[in-house]
Amino acid sequence: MAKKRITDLAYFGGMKLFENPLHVGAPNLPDRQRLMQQIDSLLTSRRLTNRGPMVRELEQRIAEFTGVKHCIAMCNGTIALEIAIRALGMQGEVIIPSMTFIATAHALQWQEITPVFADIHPQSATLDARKIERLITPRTTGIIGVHLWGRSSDTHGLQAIADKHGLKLLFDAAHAFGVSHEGKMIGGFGDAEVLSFHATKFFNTFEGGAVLTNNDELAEKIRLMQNFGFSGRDNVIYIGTNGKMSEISAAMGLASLESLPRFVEHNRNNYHTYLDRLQNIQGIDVFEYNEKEKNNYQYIVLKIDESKTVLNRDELADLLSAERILARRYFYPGCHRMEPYRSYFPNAGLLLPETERLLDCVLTLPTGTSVSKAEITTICELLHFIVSNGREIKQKIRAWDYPENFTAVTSGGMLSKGEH
Ligand code: T4K
Repeated sequence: MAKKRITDLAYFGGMKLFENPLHVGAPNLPDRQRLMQQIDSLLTSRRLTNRGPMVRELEQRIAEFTGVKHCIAMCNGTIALEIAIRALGMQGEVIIPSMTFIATAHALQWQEITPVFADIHPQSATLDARKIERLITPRTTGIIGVHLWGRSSDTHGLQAIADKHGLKLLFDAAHAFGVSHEGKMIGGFGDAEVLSFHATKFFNTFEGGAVLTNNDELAEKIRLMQNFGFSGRDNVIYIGTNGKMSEISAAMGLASLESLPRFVEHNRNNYHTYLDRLQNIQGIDVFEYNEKEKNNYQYIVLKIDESKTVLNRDELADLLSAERILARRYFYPGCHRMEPYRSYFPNAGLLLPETERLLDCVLTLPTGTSVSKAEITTICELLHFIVSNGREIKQKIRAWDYPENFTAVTSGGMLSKGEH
């Protein structure tokens, strides 16, 4: 039901706009029958893991799809990152953005490699190549660029710096499966690229990931590391771990690959609906995709200019959340403001002005195949309503948040807004 008065907002006790929550990251599901067939066949074969036929087929299909020589499927993106980092011989310090999911930093620190946070370019939200050289020390061995929200990093700029200083270059491409950059599919840049196939990603295998590389020697090393260092039966020739993808994950992957065009089409339509319906809202900008490239359109990211919306990003998120629109602040507060990095580098933020600015004003909205055009239209109408009444809502939030407005007080403390 459309909101007519600000007291209709669920935040102030009105009816919630949606019966069921709308999530950022609700999985894109393949054709159910196709998936069931694949699962049936793997159960019949009793081949459940250890690089079975489905994992091998998935690797081959992804290699073909991305035009990269080697695809090594993994149990998740984080382990894929850890293995790629180790196989590349990264040590000491590695330069990464702070504007990323914590896994990028943790994959280094887990191996006692220090992540050094570099600032991003405000337009692309990816590493700003101009800000990197000043961070290089004798201990620096590599750079990890992140193709944030499905937008490519400055691959050329980063490669030039890596070449000049003899550094390894890895890309965290967790968000960028099915994406191209200058006409070339993501997967083939740098020394290697790492994908995540987590349930919340554009393409998922429940949990999963992969390393892509054109380097034969590196691929061989990664394969060994992923399977305890086994080279054939009873022969361990290298230190390794267990990074293998299971057959049921590969089954999900194979079924999902068949549905990929449908995922893109749905996401693309959702993106255009958002773009159309939000274009006239002062202070809300949608991060646009470069439509000359292939995109997966999996991330609808808004930039909120509080000086125009009056309400800040967090207030908007709370107002949406009350209506069951669970927008996310990906990736607030930034790796440098999370432990252990916050304690290790308390002043890291001084070198990250663009990162900090962006972290405080971005908001990611629900999309994916579970979200319909009608639902997006409703979300956009709500945002229109909220922003056009920004000043009044702000005042009411302030009044609402002061204790004297809470009439019901329990022994454990005040009742939350939703309970009024
Ligand atoms: N690098 C980058 C840049 C990444 O973004 C990630 C992962 C990685 C590396 C590491 O890759 P993996 O090791 O994960 O393969 C999630 C995920 O756990 C994480 O995989 C992902 N990035 C990150 C962006 O998001 P949360 O805690 O924000 O997600 P969560 O569980 O709150 O899920 C979001 C919403 O999606 C839920 O509120 C409900 C919905 N949902 C979620 C799941 C898991 C479903 O409807 N069904 C589901 O099965 O971390």
